[in-house]
Amino acid sequence: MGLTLTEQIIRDHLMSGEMVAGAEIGLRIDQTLTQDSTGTMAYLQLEAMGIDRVKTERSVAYIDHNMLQAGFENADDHKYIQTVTHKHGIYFSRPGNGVCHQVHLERFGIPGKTLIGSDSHTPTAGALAMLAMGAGGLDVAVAMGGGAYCVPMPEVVNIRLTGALSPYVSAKDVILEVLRRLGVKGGVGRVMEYTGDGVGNLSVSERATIANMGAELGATTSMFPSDENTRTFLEAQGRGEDYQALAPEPGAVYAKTVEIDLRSLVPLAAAPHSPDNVAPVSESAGLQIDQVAIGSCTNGSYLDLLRAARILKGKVVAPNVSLVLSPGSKQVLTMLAQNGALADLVAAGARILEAGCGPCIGMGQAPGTDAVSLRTFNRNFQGRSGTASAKVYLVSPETAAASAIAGVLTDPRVLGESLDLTEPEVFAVSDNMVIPPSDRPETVTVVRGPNIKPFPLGEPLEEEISKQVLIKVEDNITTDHIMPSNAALLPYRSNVPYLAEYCLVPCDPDFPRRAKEIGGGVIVAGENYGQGSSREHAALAPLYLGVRMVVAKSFARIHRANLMNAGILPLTFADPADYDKLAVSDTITLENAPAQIKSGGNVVLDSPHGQIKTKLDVSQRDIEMLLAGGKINRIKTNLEGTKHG
Ligand code: MIC
Ligand code: SF4
Repeated sequence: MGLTLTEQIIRDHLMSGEMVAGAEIGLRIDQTLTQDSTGTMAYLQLEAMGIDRVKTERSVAYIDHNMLQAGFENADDHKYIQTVTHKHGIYFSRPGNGVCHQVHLERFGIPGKTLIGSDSHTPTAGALAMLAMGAGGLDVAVAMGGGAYCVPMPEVVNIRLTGALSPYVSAKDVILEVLRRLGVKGGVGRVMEYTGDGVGNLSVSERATIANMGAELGATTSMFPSDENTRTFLEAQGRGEDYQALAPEPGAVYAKTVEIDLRSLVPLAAAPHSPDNVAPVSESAGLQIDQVAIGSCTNGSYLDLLRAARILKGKVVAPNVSLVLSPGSKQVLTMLAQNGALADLVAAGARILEAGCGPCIGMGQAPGTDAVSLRTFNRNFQGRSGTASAKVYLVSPETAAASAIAGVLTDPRVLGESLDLTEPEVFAVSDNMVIPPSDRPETVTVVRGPNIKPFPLGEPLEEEISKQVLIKVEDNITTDHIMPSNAALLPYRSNVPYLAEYCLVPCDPDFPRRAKEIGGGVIVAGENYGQGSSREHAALAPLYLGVRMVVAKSFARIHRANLMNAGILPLTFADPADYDKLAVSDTITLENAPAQIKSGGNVVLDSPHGQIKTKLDVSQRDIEMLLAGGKINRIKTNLEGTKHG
């Protein structure tokens, strides 16, 4: 019996716990990343915990999300992050350098290392055989201080790929196929480990597309081996010395195996409004489209954009379509400019944005009313594009480019001959937009703009919680519902009181007013509550509004951790049928709260419909955190200290 690659990396980083699926493990973290929309909060928390100098091997702060500077707020936050990171030992990737996941893959990822990032797509680095996980900003701050990152030990699922992709079928279609089969909850509590001879036919950039969108399965992360393709990629990035071969041991045992023959795949699209709503492009071919957006951390690599450029070369974008491009990194944009592909794209009518997240998070380029938008991104949740009535389809760059020319959803295989493009032998390497940390931190002054407001802290758990149900929501509520993000709201990520005015508004516009009026309460939810982003604002805004518990059929991993970090109880119905009993305005009472939480496991609530049994699956560490009213309180009261996080 051998170990999977995931288990080998976990074993080498284990600080606490046992490698038994579902049990809590604490991992030593080698690298961290933050981006600007979660980073301000992470660094405010780092400062609040009194961490002077990071203890990780490499920590990088990226500016990639809040790039529209419609007012002073984003620029102020950038300056804060730049100065605070300079002081505390963190590398700073300047705005314009690219999306965190793309740049991290290019410049910093190292096979066999652990990485956590305050962004749910951090698993992109699994393409380089890193154990890379998304986390709330506070957990990233603790890891920067040398503390363990605690997660439930995942099960490891083998996704065995065989054969090679057909022309115009791409890595995006592989992960859309996995989503079609397993759904948006299919990866919860799991790591998806890719094996089989088909892996050798995928470049690191293609693996990155697949690992990136493993986040949409709810997976803890995704993992690829480190092989000759990894070596080629790292050498082409001038980082051959970071290479080491890594693979599952012979006889590695997986919890489950999913077989995918790459030859059998066809171009796929995820239809509105869920990434697992997947069907062949050919089934909806001819659908009239209004916008095409190519880029993001999923498909913003050099090869992705080069493929789009080759398809668009000598053509023009259809009159009914607006084509917009957001390159993944400065390296990608530089190379497209150097080899003329950028000129082809511009000539075809593409609207070129700077390297960054851009339209993926609704930072501009919102589609028109009822518009159909084809995007090479990873999420098509309703309203995320900035337009509630827009219909977003997730597709590959090849499908996007072919459709942009035709003006209708088009299966790219009609284009005929294969593009036959491979990764370059040498990438345009330059780290001139990465500022190393100061070696004289005492001379650095941290600059704080007026947009930075104190963040809310939880209260120690009281004896009794008796609160009304404020809202009852259905399955698969995303963090984009709980704490919407768009060009108007993203500038306020360091201002929780302001953001709270928009909390859960897509589900109920009256939620913030009601919560404030009756002094907080309880959220009742269906399955997979909090799927999507890692933004801890989806816990901090409810905390600010007085939410003390969320009772759900099930939770997404990162959001559940963020709720507990904020001191909000994430309770799961013991009998999912009890969900149907509860209604808005019911009063829910949790008696002997500390005793019930301490006894772990079962928590009984009183309701007008009788007792409701719930489960609270927590470790000793979680119990202490919930009693203290959240992670920062716990650290402050020195129950444990930052060392063990
Ligand atoms: C996203 O894709 O939803 C984001 C924006 O990158 C988020 C982070 C955030 O909300 O700031 C994520 O994926 O974690
Ligand atoms: Fe940025 Fe979109 Fe990737 Fe999130 S999913 S990191 S918003 S490009």
